[in-house]
Amino acid sequence: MPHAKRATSSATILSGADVRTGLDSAVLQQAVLDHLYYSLGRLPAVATPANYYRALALAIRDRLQQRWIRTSETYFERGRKLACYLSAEFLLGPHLGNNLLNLGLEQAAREALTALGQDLDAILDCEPEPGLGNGGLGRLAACYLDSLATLQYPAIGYGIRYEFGIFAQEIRDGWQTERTDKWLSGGNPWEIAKPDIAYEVKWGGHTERYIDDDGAERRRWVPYRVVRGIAYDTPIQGYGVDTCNTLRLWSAEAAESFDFQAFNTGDYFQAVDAKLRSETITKVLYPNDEPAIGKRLRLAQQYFFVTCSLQDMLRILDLAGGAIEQFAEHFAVQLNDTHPSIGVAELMRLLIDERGLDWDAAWTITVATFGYTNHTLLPEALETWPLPLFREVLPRHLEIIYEINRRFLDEVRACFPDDSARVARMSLIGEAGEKQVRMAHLACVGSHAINGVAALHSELLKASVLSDFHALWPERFSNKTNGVTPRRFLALANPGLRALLDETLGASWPVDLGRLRELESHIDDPAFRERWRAVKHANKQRLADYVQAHTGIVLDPDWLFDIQVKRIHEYKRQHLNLLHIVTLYQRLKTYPAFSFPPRAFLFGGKAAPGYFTAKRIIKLINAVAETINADPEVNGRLKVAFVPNFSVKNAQLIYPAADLSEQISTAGKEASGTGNMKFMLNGALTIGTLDGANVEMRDEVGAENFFLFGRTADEVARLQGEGYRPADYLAGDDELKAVMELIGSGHFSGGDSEVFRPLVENLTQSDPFLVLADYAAYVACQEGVSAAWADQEQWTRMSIINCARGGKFSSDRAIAEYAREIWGLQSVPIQV
Ligand code: F58
Repeated sequence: MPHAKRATSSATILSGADVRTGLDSAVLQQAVLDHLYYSLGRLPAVATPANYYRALALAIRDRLQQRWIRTSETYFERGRKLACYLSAEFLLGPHLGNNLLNLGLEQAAREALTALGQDLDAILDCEPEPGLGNGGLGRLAACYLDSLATLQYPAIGYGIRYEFGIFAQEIRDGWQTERTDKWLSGGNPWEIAKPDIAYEVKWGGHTERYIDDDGAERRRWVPYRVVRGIAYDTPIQGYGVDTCNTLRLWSAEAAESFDFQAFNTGDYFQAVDAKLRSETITKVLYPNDEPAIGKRLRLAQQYFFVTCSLQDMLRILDLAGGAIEQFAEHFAVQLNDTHPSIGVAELMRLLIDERGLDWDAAWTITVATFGYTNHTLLPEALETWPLPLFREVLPRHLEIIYEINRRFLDEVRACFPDDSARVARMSLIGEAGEKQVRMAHLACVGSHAINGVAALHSELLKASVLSDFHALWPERFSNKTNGVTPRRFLALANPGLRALLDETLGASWPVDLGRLRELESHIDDPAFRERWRAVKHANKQRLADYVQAHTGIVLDPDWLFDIQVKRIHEYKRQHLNLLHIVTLYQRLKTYPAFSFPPRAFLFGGKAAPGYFTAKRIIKLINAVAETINADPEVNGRLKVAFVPNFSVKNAQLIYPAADLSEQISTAGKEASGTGNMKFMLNGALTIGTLDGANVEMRDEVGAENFFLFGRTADEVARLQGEGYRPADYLAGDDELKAVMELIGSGHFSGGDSEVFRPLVENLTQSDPFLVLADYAAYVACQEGVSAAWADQEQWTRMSIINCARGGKFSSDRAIAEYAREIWGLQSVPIQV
């Protein structure tokens, strides 16, 4: 990303290794002391671990700075196309460990801190996690930034600097409670505020006609209010390269700190109030993993970050002396779901109203610029805005959307004459009930490329929610199966496995994940398998320590660790997992001689604060855990734990410790999943349905190394089409019936038969996600898991194969596909 031309380049400003650039441990030690003294005002004698964290973070940021500035400078000089990843969420996880890894500075930092009497692991633990995302979508954006930098692609991430990220989850009496996430309270050493990079954002008001200097009729927007968006930049260092890209997050400020008129007339509070209202825009992340329909502030957030980002691109283009007509040759803008899709109308507004282009030229540029990634098949999750609300906030954009729609529907009518039902289905404006603006339709119409996030998902998109768009523009559609960064989720999260991989494969596997395949030549070596098991065992002990510290529950690392961590949602079916646990419990209670290998079941994940059923599922997990863990008749073979506050930080302890990964969503509902990939790369076996990326994971590992169960997406659709009746499954299965009765009886809730009644009724009366229909197959498949676990040598072989064949699921592969097939992006090597 370019910046203003200057007489001196970064190369002439910096020379040799000094306290801000040197990479050996002695210089690093001095740098930490320097920051303690000069940046924090502390002497080592009184410095806390949190002070040391901050001092080390600042020292590491200094070491990124040179690469960061050189990267911007190079992009500017070379003038290559820049990928702009627009996402309302970036779930980054802690920076320090990752930056040390990517810079190759872990050992030096450890030595420097040891010399200062500090322990690096304790210091790393002090970092508050920037939780600027809800789940998979936000984490995917963060993995993609890591791969873009590592593959040396010119790229920038654009998003929102939420003052409060995803809430912190606490469990009280088994229920989820939410606490605000004050991640910025101790300051953020990674970001640099750029108050000079700021844009005006207009709101509300009305539009009017006027005649410009050339006598042409034009429209302009007369806003009711204006706020400012300020840039905060975070460095995104690639692994083993000098590329350091930028994540630019926008923070809202009042355009004027005080409304001087109000101030002068003495209404001080009104003046301050306007400031507070402006800053509300970037206060808090919406904690829903499906859109909450029609929230004005959410529309405000979306427009806010999108207009700042597009205005920033125009500034960069101007700085580089590029012609506005060439915009799409300079920027490829990817819409991470529909949240930034207002960008289609906003770019049109900027090009037409502010840069004077005519409609056709502006439209050609817009469509060539945008690509749209869809992340959901649930029709109810496709974002729409009530028309009156939309008009009130963005009156000019509504006019533009009407004009886009008029031209678009003409095209539809030309391709499909006499098909008014199709025209109504495809319109950007939904007319059923209250009129709505359909953001997914806007994204499709305004993008030259549309993709799903796993092969099955992309096929289902074409066949269901976006079928009309596929019929019109089949060439726009493609699949880009998700991927995850092997740096954070393998090398950083699993140091034991990393050491074994380094020794077995050499050091290049983190950037060439296909090389994991070579592990297969070691599966018949008993000594290698023994080492593989030892790594897993140590990871399980590490997690057991964490679980004990946070829940008091003691787990035995010799047991099978069966783990489900992800957002709590009915379609992900944590309750199906629970029905299996209660089945085992019931068998043990009824037949004490019933034998199976002991298992620890772990859950983790947040429920949207307003999602009644998901919160009750958490309560049921904790209630079952409490009963089972306290019962000496069963707790020698069964334990259950809910790990509070699932986050990127504790995920790094959880994935490496799993033997079995639960990926049990109703087929056709999970777009891809990415946790499934993280487990697989860490050597867990998967029990799962044919859903999302599970399908491709199973293709890679082979059917014999994957525990498959359940109805397929087609079968699910057929069953639901025929009129699914869960009562039929209940009537035909005495064990299931007894399980449901036990839950309903109050057995797990101290005799209270009310608390789980809504869950039992949901499952027995409607069961929208076919939990009961898949129950028998799931329990049978779990018996297969237990049988396989009994043969530890064979299990280890399967574990190695799962890791070895996980290479496809690197985010490097995914990003290379986006770069080549959607963005037309060239990599630009950076040299410091
Ligand atoms: C997830 N979506 C998909 N949405 O559910 C998952 O299958 C996929 O692997 C992942 O995206 C990445 O492609 C998801 O996480 C959200 O969290 C949104 C947050 C904002 C409101 C709408 C949902």
